[in-house]
Amino acid sequence: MNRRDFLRTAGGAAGGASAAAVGAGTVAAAEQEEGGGGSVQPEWPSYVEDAEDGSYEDLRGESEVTVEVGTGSGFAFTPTKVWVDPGTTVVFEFIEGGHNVKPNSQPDGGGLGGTEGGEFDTIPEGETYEPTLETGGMYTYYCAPHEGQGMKGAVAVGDEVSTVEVESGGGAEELNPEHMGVPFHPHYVGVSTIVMMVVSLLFTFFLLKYGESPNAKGGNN
Ligand SMILES: [Cu+2]
Repeated sequence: MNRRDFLRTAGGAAGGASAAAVGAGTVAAAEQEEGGGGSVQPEWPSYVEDAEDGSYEDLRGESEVTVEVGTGSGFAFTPTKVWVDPGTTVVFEFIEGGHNVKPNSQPDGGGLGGTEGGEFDTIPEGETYEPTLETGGMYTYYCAPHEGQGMKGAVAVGDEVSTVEVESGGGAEELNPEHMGVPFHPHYVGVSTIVMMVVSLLFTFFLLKYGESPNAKGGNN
């Protein structure tokens, strides 16, 4: 028996209402499959795999975006990974002092020069560093004093960057279409089963308590 047959059987057994609910769940799952089930994201370099915070935002369509410096544990850039259009000004806002921004990698002609001063010169709280990234491609950067603590980030510029399909809010496991419809039916079937059990128990209880004739009851006492 394939999954659809099982859904029909389970739905039929559990009653019309839940059959409709199971059906709706299956349709929703099917639509999600057709839509890709997730979103396309830039393929982030392994350099930022262990970056603190690790958040990502698609900020294409903005001419200016903000990345906060010194967030979370104090050693993070937020959002850690952003996708922007070419020509976007990235405003690094130092919400905490004692950090800097230095380029790790960028496309030829990329405009990420890094904060002024030497490698370990830091920027005071409240200041900003605002490079405009005209050249499309992948940029990665770090805070020199805290690179070892995972204080790094990445900016993908333009639509020419290589991308990957990402399942929203889930791991690669959920990309398997066999798994996508499944979370719906155990839920409805399970709830229906419990309802049916309670109804049967109540019915039995009332039958036992009130089902007997007054005469029989008197006779037993
Ligand atoms: Cu730092």
